[in-house]
Amino acid sequence: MAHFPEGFLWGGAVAANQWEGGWNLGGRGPAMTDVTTGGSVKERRKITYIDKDGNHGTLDRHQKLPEGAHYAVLDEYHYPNHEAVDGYHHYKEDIALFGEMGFKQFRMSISWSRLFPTGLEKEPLKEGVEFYRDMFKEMHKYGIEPLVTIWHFDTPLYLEEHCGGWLNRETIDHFVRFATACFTEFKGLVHNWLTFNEINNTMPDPVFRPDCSDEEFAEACQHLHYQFVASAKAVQIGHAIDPSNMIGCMICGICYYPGTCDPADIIENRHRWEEKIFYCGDVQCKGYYPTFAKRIWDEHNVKLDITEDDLDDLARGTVDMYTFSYYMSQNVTTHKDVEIVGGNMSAGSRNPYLEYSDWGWSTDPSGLDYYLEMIYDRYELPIMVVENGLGAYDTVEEDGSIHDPFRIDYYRKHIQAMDKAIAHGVDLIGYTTWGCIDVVSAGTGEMRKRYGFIYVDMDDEGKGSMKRSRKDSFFWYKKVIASNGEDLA
Ligand code: BGP
Repeated sequence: MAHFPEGFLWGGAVAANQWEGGWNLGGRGPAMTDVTTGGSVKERRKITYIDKDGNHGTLDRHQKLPEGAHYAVLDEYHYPNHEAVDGYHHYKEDIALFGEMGFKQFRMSISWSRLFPTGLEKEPLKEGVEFYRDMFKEMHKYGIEPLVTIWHFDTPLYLEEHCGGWLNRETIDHFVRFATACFTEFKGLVHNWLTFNEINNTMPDPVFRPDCSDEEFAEACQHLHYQFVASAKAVQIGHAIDPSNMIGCMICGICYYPGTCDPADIIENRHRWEEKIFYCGDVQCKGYYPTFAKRIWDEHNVKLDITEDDLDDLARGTVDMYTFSYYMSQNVTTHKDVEIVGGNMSAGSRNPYLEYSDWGWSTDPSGLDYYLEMIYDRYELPIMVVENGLGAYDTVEEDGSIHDPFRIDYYRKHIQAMDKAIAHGVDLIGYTTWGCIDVVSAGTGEMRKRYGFIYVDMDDEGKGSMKRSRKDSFFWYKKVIASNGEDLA
């Protein structure tokens, strides 16, 4: 007997920059993802620019633009997010397929620069507003509730390049204007919101980023602080505009384990939970910085620009629910003689008890139960798992069918883990699998790293018909939803 409550919000998730495409249509302005090239598991994605002498150059994600240079789209590169999987023109078809699977909710994000092309405009673009309104109406036709991420890694490029991005306090006001426009324009159509996707990914992971200087670490804390304040202001405004709005935080949920029973590893592991998971969750759920923040700031010589008004906003703008992505667990160790494996902007020592995907991400359903129970105990807020899935290669058979038993197996085990957490008392209210339709990978820019129940005919070079087809997992998930998590066979 499964334990999923009646009305459990089953569904799937995408993000504008990975699904929508239409990067320069409808008056939309560019975002950083539009100057980010494709990559692979071996070769990192690059950000492209033209320097002050007209030379073309590329940067890694963490590097800064050289003096006098500007971000640019260069002919010699392919930019997979420009068209992505063209949700811009296919949303009716895609939503109909989600409806066919019986989705109760669909998580998507609003492209900030589709409403505010540079981020500085005073009013949102009508065309952008209409586009999303139509999408929400379409979802409601099928009884699908939208779950809207306001920011999913896509600050308008203009704000990043000319205004200092999230290191400038003024970006808070620009974001608040954007969020206010969303709450106002989509009032009545949307009730469930997330302010910042995987906000904690800005906090540098010491194994993934061993080269991170204290200066860079301090910038990350400042960037986060401004986002915390922006989120808290948005929560207050969202509630004032429509008191029925449920607004959540969204944390990249990695379950950390000590690599050995060496006490140094146990302590290091506790610190990793604090830095990577609780630092953001505590501020957004409790409304103030936790005690351990002082340790983190002292260790990296962080001096925050933080005002009394900020503290007041944080206290008033706590979230209504905790949401997170869950893909994997990670081992934390102080020992050096270990093999390092990584994924989703984190890394750790290989766990011999787990299997790893072709992209090096561990599969660990028990970590999901562990995480859910740990987090519910800490905050006692309703929880949603808003991303979970297996990035894998798919093969299209001659008759067009796509057999993906490995994906079904992955989901079955994670749904069982959620069921267990609910049985233990966790108030889990929804689940949206990541990339319910194949999308461009955020990490590598590949299409071949597929998560979907729905296959999209598009390859890494941008070639393909964009035709949508149902994988075996499509029919399986439909059954799971129809039986409210009972039938996982
Ligand atoms: C999360 C992001 C998503 C998504 C997912 C899978 O970090 O919120 O946008 O892409 O990870 O990652 P990837 O696409 O790199 O496999």
